[in-house]
Amino acid sequence: MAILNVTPDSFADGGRYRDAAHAVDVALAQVAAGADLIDVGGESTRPGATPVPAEDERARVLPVVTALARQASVPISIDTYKADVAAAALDAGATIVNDVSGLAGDPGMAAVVAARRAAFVLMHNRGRSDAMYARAQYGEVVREVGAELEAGVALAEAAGVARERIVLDPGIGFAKRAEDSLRLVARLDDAVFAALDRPLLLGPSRKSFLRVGLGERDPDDREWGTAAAVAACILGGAHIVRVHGVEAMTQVARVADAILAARTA
Ligand code: PMM
Repeated sequence: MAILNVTPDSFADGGRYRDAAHAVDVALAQVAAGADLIDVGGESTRPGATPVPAEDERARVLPVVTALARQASVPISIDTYKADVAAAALDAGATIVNDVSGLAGDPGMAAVVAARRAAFVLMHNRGRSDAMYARAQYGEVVREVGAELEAGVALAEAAGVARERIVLDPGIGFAKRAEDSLRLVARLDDAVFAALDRPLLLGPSRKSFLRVGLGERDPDDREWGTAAAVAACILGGAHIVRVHGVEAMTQVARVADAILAARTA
């Protein structure tokens, strides 16, 4: 899954695109480089980022989603926790909603996903932006994240979202200390995740938990660390990895897939 953040302030790639046409060109290049999905986001989820009104978010993402739905050969995902933005993006041709609030951001979200029969990425989180770090307290992070994801699935199903349309994401860096993110990546093969019986999506790309191995450096300068995390995620059983550097991470993913296949060959 290629990240296409059309935001002025996203932590790793914010403000990179001049306009919608430029963002579309970048997305098409990501597909050519190996992306199987494009995730379009119009609001940064970076800690301390200013919330964006739904109207502005729609104005940022809709031209890009509309053009990509026509031109790209892969499914388009909309990264939003707002039901209005999700509905507009699905109407414009997106087929996946990626909700980093795990259905806690907008009471109308599950109904929008259900009514339009969209696929749904339900990410684990515990509150927005700054508040989420105060809630990054875990006894056993794998068990707690698994239980909270299952509770999210129950909410989604109660609103009519079919379980088979749901992809689960442990939410690397969201309401997690670095040690929690590392533990989740390290224990993806735990029975807790197998019991959820849904595909797993992981988003380790350029995130600050990589500082544990890399020390202080710019997000753009965390690509080799990202490669290690992407390989670990795939070997641990992740089905989808959400990344910035598509060309390099496609190589990483293909080799990790081949190693995984060789386990049972
Ligand atoms: N991370 C970010 C944004 N959206 N969505 C999912 N499903 N999982 C993630 O880990 C995730 C996400 C933040 O990273 P960015 O600002 O580079 O997009």
